[in-house]
Amino acid sequence: MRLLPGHLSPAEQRQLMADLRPILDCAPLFSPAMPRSGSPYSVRLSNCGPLGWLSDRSGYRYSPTHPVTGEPWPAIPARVLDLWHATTGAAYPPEACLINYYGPTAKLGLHRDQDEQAKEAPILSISLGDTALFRLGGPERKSPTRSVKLSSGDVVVLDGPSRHWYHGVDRILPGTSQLLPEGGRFNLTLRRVTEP
Ligand code: MD3
Ligand code: FE
Repeated sequence: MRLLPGHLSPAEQRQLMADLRPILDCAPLFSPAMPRSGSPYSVRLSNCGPLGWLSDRSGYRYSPTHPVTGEPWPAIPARVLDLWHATTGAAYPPEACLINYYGPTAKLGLHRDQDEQAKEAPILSISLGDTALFRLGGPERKSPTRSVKLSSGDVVVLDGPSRHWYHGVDRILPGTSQLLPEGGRFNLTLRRVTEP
């Protein structure tokens, strides 16, 4: 993976949060249910863009509408689209911008991103707020893993083989950033879903 530490200045991070607030007013964070069991994830989420990723009892999927409001997802902010083109070099736009929110005790188990038809398109991640202890594995669940800190303003480009590697979030380090008055961490994950 290509980690760009401190890629966004504090002013750029505040601008992105200002873009995100009205999106979250239209498309509020919700607690997704895990497939089969229906137990809630500790991470809350929302989306912007033509397609949004979600999980419920019937499985993982991309949907053009919010599961609670039934409304289409808001558009991806221009600043976020600019960042996608500048950092990935892709000529096509992303279709999904997943907005993950981690409270002080939220975590995300080791998994791969494999719900996209566009298997070779890059993925872009933007971290805002408290630092995350991120875990990066390899191509198989049993591959060795390493721990990486993702701080506010860090940007990660997943392209090439790393696009398909196992990864997760072990925990959040509360109080490590002043960006969010409510504390916690937002992560934006931009993905191409359909073949460009
Ligand atoms: C490494 N989110 O939503 S973003 C996810 O911090 C997800 O919210 C994490 O994993 C978060 O699916 C990690 C960084 C990231 C995203 C995709 C990857 C790292 C990745 C795909 C392959 C390898
Ligand atoms: Fe992921």
